[in-house]
Amino acid sequence: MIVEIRLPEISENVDTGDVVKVLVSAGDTVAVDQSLIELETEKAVFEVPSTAAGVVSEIAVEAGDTIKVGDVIARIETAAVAGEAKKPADAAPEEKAPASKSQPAPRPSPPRPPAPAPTPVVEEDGASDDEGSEVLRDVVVAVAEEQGAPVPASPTVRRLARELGVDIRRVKGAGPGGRISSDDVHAYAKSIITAAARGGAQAAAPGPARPLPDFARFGEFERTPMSKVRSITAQSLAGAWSTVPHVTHHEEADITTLEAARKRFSARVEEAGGKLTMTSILVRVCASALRRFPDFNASVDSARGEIVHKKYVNIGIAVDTERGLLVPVVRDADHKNMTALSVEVTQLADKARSKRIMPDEMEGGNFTISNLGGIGGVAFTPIVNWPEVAILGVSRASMKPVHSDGGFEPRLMLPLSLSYDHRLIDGAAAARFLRWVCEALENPILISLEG
Ligand code: CAO
Repeated sequence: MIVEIRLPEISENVDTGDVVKVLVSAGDTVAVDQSLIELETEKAVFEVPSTAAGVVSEIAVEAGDTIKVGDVIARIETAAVAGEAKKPADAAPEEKAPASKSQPAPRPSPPRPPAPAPTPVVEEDGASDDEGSEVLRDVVVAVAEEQGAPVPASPTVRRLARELGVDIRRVKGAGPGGRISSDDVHAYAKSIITAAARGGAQAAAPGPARPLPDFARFGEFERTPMSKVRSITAQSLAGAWSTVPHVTHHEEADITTLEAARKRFSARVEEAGGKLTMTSILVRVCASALRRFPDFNASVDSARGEIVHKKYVNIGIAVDTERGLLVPVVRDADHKNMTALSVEVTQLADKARSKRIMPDEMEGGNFTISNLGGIGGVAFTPIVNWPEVAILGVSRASMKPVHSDGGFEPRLMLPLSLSYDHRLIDGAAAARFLRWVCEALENPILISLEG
């Protein structure tokens, strides 16, 4: 049977892309998820995988072509490897209209946030209604750039930005696909000027560059340029550090029973394509905790004097990559079971490390988990991923003697460190939140009872 592989849905407001490279040839045998082409859109460069296994009978595109969602990329003869072909959920080629041998095969993509991010509205006083997304946008833009994505703006608009001294990568375009217009550049320039006048732009602006001493006086050294991701991360963290009054609360959870269960069920989750780890378990537990303690699933809008409580639960996972720290987001984590979460966390971490992560997969987080336990450590003080208000740091679990019933028992204890924004969250609330997380790890039934 011939299966047509079509360009799946890419991301919000992006429905075309340019073929950069064709990665297979007619006659090649391909597996499910094997990359067929490299595609460049306004937001990123990424590889489009095959949704069927078989022999490529025809390549329908070539480098330089502009293609749109639904266009046929290749035709694959699946008979040669019958039984291996994985049908996309909504594509049952032989059962659908005969004129089209197959339906578009959407790339499985994480569910979108309930509503698209609003276009920034610059008010008279220069406050933007989504100031909170600025820092995140910087990281997203940096990653997109490193993955080769151009900034969507015409030469005239770029020139205007240069003349105004505006870094065009920081401007959010209101046009289709995030296209940046002259108005967007003017609005951004105005917001920076007025925010700076109010002294409120610290979070988005880079810190003052203090001159370094002359290191040559002390010995040899060499200079290397900071990567885009590193320099934007540095700015974001410095912005969060200077905006958010941080406190870190430490706790320990007894995970002796949970660890035994994790080992017992890990093969089952592996069969589904994921790894049942402390990170994915914590995503599920924290999703319930965020529903139970809504102030932790919120942002502070200090310009308006408001608290933004989100009705959805999206959780970011800090992933250590060659390019630096990336934070892909698991959407609607409260609606997913542990197997689905394990598969998603595994896939997102793999994508982040192999440069296949899409910009919109790193947006929209409400809370972050940073697990350093695979490496080591007894505690640390993670920095809140602004505009979120809390982040959970996880250190290495270890066996400890725990006093119980008049004696000491060896128990596996997991150190947890919750940093939070003290403008919104009081110490007692943080202690209750983290205690609930510990109790849910110790007695997972709590998730069903109260989560
Ligand atoms: N305590 C003890 N062991 C732990 C652990 C913990 N808290 N967390 C993970 N481990 C173990 C795992 O069980 C696994 O062991 P096995 O291979 O024997 O099963 C091993 O460590 C490696 O785990 P992993 O990395 O495969 O999976 P993970 O879910 O633990 O981590 C991820 C996934 C993406 C969070 C991790 O790979 C990563 O990138 N961590 C770094 C995050 C980071 O840099 N944070 C700092 C940001 S600054 O705030």
